[in-house]
Amino acid sequence: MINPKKIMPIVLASVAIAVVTACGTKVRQAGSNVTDPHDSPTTFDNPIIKYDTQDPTNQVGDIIYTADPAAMVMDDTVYLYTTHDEQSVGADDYRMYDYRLWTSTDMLNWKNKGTVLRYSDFDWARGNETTGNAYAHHVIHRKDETGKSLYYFYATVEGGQTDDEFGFAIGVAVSESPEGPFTDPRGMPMILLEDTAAYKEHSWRNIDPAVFIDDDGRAYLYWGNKQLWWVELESDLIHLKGESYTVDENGKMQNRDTSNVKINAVDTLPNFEEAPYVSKHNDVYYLVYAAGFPESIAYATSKSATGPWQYQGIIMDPLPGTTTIHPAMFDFKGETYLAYHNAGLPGGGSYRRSVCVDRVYFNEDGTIKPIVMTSKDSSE
Ligand code: FUB
Repeated sequence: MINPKKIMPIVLASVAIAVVTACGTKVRQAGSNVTDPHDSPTTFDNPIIKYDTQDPTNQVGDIIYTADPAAMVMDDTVYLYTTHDEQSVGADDYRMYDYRLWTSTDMLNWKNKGTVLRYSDFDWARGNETTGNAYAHHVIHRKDETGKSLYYFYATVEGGQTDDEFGFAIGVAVSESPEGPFTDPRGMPMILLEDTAAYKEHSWRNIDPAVFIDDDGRAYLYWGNKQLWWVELESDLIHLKGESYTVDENGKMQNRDTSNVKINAVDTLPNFEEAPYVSKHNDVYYLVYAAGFPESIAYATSKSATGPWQYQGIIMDPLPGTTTIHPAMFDFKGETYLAYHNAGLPGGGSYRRSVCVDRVYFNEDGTIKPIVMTSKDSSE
């Protein structure tokens, strides 16, 4: 099957530069370090990741292309995990081998923590010299029953399928530090082609994992391309609820049986393309996702992490030069932010993307105001 990402035309949308306050009025902004009365930045020097140097936002060095942001907030620090585009100009597919980590305590200054995971950290992954196929991911934190912090890295990579079929799978790797090293406790993917074969046929349908842990401790994995699925996780966060298996002498899983696993398909999200991301704000569950192609950012709301999801509309239009956009919405220091990617660096494009961030402002009824990319030059 032909990957539509290779053949769809790139429709460019014009991007107005403006900043909208919580009350909906425009305010004058002089630069990326402008703050609001709560001392949180309102405009950003997008894209926020530019250089593969210790201080990626300010030092001149080698340009790095990053995509697919996933945010984890721990105390006063945002851990922003990204994929890494290494394709050359003019080529027409992804070239992605590793996952990068960037941290910040103010959303403006970012530290480069380097590579924290590679596709080859999964024994079953089947990268080659063309691409490692290290697609989008999500990282979460949870303390185990002894109070020890553990970090769970859910990643999309190709390989690990029954009968060696070509296809993307979702794996998980665990670490005692947000900076890794992460190791695969399963020795096999969490989500395989066979798990969703009843719904779709394309080999990249099982991509873009996002995990949400609800207030009651129950955890859910969301993922998909052209179709959103979700499944509840066991409390260990590395097995699907109801999944049974045996282990070999190294503790790796064998004989996986999913006959008691309930994989749920969601059909109420118009133009669902990929990149679901669930978060909760003021008792409302928000699901942002990439819609259509080229992608916009759309969202839905619910009273529960398991839906039903009510579609609420588009909050960001397609961005110039890139077919994908990949949202992540998260709270930090009392404000809500949206991370996504554009093609804003010199030489940028659909396979040479760059991570951006902007503030999210809510209406009184909990709906989200349209979000427009800000930049260093944002002004009235
Ligand atoms: O980065 C590779 C793929 O492109 C991601 O998995 C999708 O979300 C899209 O951004």
